[in-house]
Amino acid sequence: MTWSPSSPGFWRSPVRGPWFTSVLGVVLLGGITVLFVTGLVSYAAYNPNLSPVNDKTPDKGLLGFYLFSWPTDPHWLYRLNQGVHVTLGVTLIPVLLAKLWSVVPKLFTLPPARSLTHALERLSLLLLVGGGLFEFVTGVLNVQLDYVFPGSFYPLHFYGAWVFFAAFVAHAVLKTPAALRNLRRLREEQGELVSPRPAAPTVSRRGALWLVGGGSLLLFATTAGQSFDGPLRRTALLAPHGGPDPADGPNGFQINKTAAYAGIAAAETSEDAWRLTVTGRTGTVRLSRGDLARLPLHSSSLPIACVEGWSTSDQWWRGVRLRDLAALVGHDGDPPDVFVESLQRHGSFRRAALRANQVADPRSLLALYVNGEDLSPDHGYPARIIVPAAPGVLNTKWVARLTFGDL
Ligand SMILES: Nc1nc2c(c(=O)[nH]1)N[C@H]1C(S)=C(S)[C@@H](COP(=O)(O)O)O[C@H]1N2
Ligand SMILES: [Mo]
Repeated sequence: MTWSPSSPGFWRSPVRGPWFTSVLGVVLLGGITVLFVTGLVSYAAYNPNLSPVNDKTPDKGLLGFYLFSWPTDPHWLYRLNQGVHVTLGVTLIPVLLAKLWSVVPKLFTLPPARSLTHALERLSLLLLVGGGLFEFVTGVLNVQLDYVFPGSFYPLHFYGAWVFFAAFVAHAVLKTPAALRNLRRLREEQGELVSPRPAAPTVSRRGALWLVGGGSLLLFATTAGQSFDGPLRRTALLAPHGGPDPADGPNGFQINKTAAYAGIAAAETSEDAWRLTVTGRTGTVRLSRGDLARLPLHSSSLPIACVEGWSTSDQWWRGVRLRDLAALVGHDGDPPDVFVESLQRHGSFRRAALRANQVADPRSLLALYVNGEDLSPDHGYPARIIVPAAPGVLNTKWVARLTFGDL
């Protein structure tokens, strides 16, 4: 007798069955919901509705309905959100793969559609499986390959998330009641997923589940450390910004793009060459680094927290308050938004807009020093932005120009 993938007898693993599929499904129900919410929150943190330079998905239309002004408290907000998003995403990979494996016989059932309803259901499953794989693959590639991607990561991951989540909600509504029933009914295993001629078991259903859980745990243990410093960071073997700290000394914390990568030459950042141009209501002032250092200096302890999930602990920054710079050009008391431009000539992270609430926060600085020393060239010398609770991308390095005014 010949068996084709469309006949139930082709699939012989005795592990397949409604209980196994339901356990994984319930884990994904919770996990993917958290991924979706933290993903939307992360996008809001860019303040995309403030300025087109912040907006990575300018054609989002109604999908931006939920955007809100990103707060500056608590100062670790983005660090937590993005650490959860990326670490949870990586951790769920084995669960997703096991879930897909557990239902793969259904992919081959014939006829492809028994009715219109059945056809629609299978089409939604295509969006579910395709969308799920797409989101996990784009996310992992962005974290691991540092934006090497066919097309910009942000719109792909953003629109993909909405397509995937819509299919996911439909699926969850249809399947959760049955999944919960399956979890309660432990012994009688029946239904289309159960193989009619099971092979001899090499592992029990529970054993298989432990295997998936172990895989998840291993990924978790080798990823989560990228959100911490010290010995924990060393455990983040899978994370590009994990492993040992990049260097010793006050500037020895993680670097996203180096000065060399950004094309910043030492000649343009020297005391003689570099000037900060600040523009506002009353005109423009130009300040050397020496001028800035003679203004009132303030300290704040703030982390760098990247969209890729890695973050530093709080670093001790010292510099001029953004609201003091606003006051210098005629915005006393109630500072407006600011448009920040870097010396950097190419690349999408050389400009950013900050909202008035971020400018007004006394912890928001144009930093000149970190941990008691001059900023290193790679961390943004002569001056960089640091704002509480903001994603790393808004902490522009090698700042050349600040333009205050409502955007
Ligand atoms: N000019 C400029 N500023 C920049 C970037 C950049 O590419 N160019 N990258 C941003 C991103 S994405 C992050 S996460 C932080 C990283 O800061 P660090 O390299 O000092 O850790 O810098 C931000 N500032
Ligand atoms: Mo970043």
